[in-house]
Amino acid sequence: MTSSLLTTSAAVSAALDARRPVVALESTIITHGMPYPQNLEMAREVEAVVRQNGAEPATIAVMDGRLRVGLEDGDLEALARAGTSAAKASRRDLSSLLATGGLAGTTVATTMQISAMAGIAVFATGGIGGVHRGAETSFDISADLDELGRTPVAVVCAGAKSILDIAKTLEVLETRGVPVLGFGTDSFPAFWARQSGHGVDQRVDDPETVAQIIALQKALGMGGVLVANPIPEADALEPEEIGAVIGRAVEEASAQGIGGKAVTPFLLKRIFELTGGRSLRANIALVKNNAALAARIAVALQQADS
Ligand code: PSU
Ligand code: MN
Repeated sequence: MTSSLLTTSAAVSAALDARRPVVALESTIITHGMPYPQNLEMAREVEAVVRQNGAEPATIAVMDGRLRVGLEDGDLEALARAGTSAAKASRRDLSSLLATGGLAGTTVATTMQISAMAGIAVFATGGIGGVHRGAETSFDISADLDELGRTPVAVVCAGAKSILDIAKTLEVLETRGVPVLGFGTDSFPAFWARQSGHGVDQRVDDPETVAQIIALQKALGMGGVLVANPIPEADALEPEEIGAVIGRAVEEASAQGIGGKAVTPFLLKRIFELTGGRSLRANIALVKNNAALAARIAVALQQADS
């Protein structure tokens, strides 16, 4: 399927045409979330996990003046090698990037937007953007939250990193009318840790119920659903250790005057360095865990629909 702005790969087109389950994947995590070559390995492994769980992966990016849905391996490699020299495409960047033909990874917000255009209802990522600590003075609130409020795509994540103010992030999600589902948990997870100290709206224990909630959101004409899936126990980091590292990274960002869209990539890079790479291994494990769940949800959604 090729609309005037979308280029959908043959594999994803075939799956969508046959109404087989499809899972969208974001690409800012590839360009700005992890170093090369681990980013490329992660991107390939995550696609394989989606396939193993019965769905077709559709990694989304902006390339050559097109919104790309489903990437060939060569495209994935180009994006991974480009890393932070590629742009980070949030909602407001799309038109300029399409006009100039720039290469970009898509954030959660733009991946949702492009998924909806392509007819994909389920999307897997690591962590969402949210309300940054100190937002009461910086006004730094990710466009991901507005997009969740308006675009009917389910986002499977491992919660939000405590580089953010999680309490404020949950408040904004409530204001935007976004259901926050805890998959097998009553606690909203904090990315590297299974618990954040905050609850979820609704605990759900099976993919079929998540699929039912996604279908009802659509029937009600509402926006997205956030599915919070805790990191597997074996991969989680110690909350005290990661808490101290995050505190230090946030202080450094503020001392160095890092602002705007550079904040999240700066923090991720410093946390990676300060944990000696352990944060990266945990990050890769949780993204794979989310990809598996997203595929199971996409399968359940397709079964309920047929
Ligand atoms: N949080 C993470 N890892 C990431 C991101 C967020 O733990 O890679 C990326 C996602 O693509 C997310 C974006 O959509 O950063 C949010 O950026 P900002 O805060 O500038 O909106
Ligand atoms: Mn921001």
